[in-house]
Amino acid sequence: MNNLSKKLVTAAVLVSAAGVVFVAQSGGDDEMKKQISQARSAAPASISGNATIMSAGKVLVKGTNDWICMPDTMPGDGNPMCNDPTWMKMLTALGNKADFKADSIGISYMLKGDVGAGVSNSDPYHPDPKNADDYTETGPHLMIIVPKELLKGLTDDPNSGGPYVMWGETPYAHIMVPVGDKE
Ligand SMILES: [Cu+2]
Repeated sequence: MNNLSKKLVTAAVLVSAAGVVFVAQSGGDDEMKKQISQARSAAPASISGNATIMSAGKVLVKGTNDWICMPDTMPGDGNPMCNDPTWMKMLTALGNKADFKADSIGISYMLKGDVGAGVSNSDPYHPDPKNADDYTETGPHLMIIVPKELLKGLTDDPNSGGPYVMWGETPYAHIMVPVGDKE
């Protein structure tokens, strides 16, 4: 198993344990506050202000809505995201290399983008994504999961200047929707 898949598996295992893992917080309060505000910066406050905040599989704040915000997409990459339940299911499947089929629309906010820590646009398990032929970074964006048949006709070219399909040949296909310019 390569490094990335190991990280994904770790993340997913931690995510599936989310219901039971709570942090007994002692010390490191400043670091925790930083992580919480970084996680919340991924989405509008109307969502992230009431979301559950998780970092490295631990619940830092128990939320009151269905959303889960995290300070990182991959451990330590600094790319915050806020995910709805369908997205969390997809990420768990991704981490376990398990099958996934969308039975409802899934939405993830990444309003800080993933500049500096992109991925291969075709292969979520690329061993060295930064050197992939189709390495891509995107500024502020939404990520939308739809049933795969609805992706037909949408480009998978990240440089098309508009929405594009990421990981289209995998069960983890989703639409990347730029909503702002790269900083
Ligand atoms: Cu993203």
